[in-house]
Amino acid sequence: MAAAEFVVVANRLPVDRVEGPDGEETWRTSPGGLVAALEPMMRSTHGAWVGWVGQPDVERDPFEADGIHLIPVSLSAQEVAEYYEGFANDTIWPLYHDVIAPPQFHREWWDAYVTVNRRFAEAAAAAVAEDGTVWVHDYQLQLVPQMVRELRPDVTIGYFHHIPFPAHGLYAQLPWRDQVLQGLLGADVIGFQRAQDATYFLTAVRRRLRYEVKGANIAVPQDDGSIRTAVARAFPISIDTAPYLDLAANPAVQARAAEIRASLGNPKRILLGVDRLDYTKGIRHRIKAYGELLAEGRLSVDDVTLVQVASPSRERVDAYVHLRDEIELAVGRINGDNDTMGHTAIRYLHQGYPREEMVALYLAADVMLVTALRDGMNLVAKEYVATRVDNRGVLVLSEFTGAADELRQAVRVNPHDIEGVKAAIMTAVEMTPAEQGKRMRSLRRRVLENDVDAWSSSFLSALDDARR
Ligand code: GDG
Repeated sequence: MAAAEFVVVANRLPVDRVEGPDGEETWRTSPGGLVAALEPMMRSTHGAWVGWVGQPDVERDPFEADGIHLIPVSLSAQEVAEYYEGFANDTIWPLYHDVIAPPQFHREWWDAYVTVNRRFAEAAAAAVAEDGTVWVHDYQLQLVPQMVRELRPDVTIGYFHHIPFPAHGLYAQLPWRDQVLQGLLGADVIGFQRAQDATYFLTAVRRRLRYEVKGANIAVPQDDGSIRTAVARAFPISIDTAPYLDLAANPAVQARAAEIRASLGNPKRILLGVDRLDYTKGIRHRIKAYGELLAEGRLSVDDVTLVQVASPSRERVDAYVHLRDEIELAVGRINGDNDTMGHTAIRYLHQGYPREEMVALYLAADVMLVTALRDGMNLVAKEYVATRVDNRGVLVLSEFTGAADELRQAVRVNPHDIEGVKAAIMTAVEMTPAEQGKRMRSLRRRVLENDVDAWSSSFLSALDDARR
């Protein structure tokens, strides 16, 4: 393989390793926000993708899959525990999501994070062509921009941060706060989901490193005494709308949506939640509000059912084990108190589904509940809107998601305010078709105009500006 003009670096490769019955190995394109976002562009630019295969101790040579050149990075079981489950998912994730769960600080996790970030950076530096471009993704790899720059000062480096960046008072807790800022500042363009995230980052840079900041531009002093400019601003991510529109128009998917409604006893209203089972998503708050509406008799299981898809996530991290117990206790109680032989309060599904089934669920749902306590963007909100080709349905959307900046016609909620969530659910359930149509048309315009292609184009054009 010749050196690649364009190299994506992300924690995971966009494929999953599948072992057949006779131990033979195949690779299946894996679902997920980032993959969906970058796949079309990777194909059109013949780029390379550096990432982990998702299983410990798997060492593989680079290979092609679906027209993308993949460069696997190997992680030992201990590195998975310390770099990935530890520092990324039990230190940075909770800290950057407003310490909804307490972040764990361990020096050996940090050491593993540095070691693994260096391995990714070396793989990217070896793959990229002279004067090429490296685009680093997300909180698992915050040190990679600076490490690539040290190895390859000729390349242009972008970094996109998919999760929130915290306010300085929280960020300052991180024992390695200055090193992480320096790592990110190795990039020419540092992209965030929301303007607020970029502002928090710029504040941290100014307060901790005392670098000069003017608007979105940061003056980064170099070893040789010169100054390099890095840009930090918002590039709100979106979805690849085409597959959602296609599936929404597909008669088989529409029939499946009707079948889902029928199998729930054709309730007057179906409410839907779709989340990775994560404490940032506000699943408990949503269930609590809904349970109280049933208990108060403002809703009845004869009329309304909540379908909650909670796809399994990070099941080896303690906080996620506890969260699952709490949610399942709450679901069991609410169903026990309210179910009848023919109707259930909550159809709880701790499973992952193919995209066709997700779209059928979106089509079946009258109300989509997105009540995240903190979320970088929340693509589920955009997927729901994209599939509503009939301009019906109501999106209830937490103001603590990135999506709330754009989707102004949603019913906005503060998920911490349980009475407010209850009121929002009632507003959604009772909304007239005319009002639904008015709001949904505006939401759809926004999502269809600002799709993932618009996102990647605007990031890449900022990188082009940086190159000049
Ligand atoms: C991070 C940030 C940011 C979920 N369950 C199934 C399934 N999904 C899909 C959804 C959606 C994706 O996974 C989840 O994306 P979100 O944006 O909602 O949330 P995170 O996973 O936390 O993503 C987030 C995102 O990165 C992108 O920058 O928006 O804020 O936290 O596409 O549909 N898909 C299928 N079956 C499932 O069971 N097929």
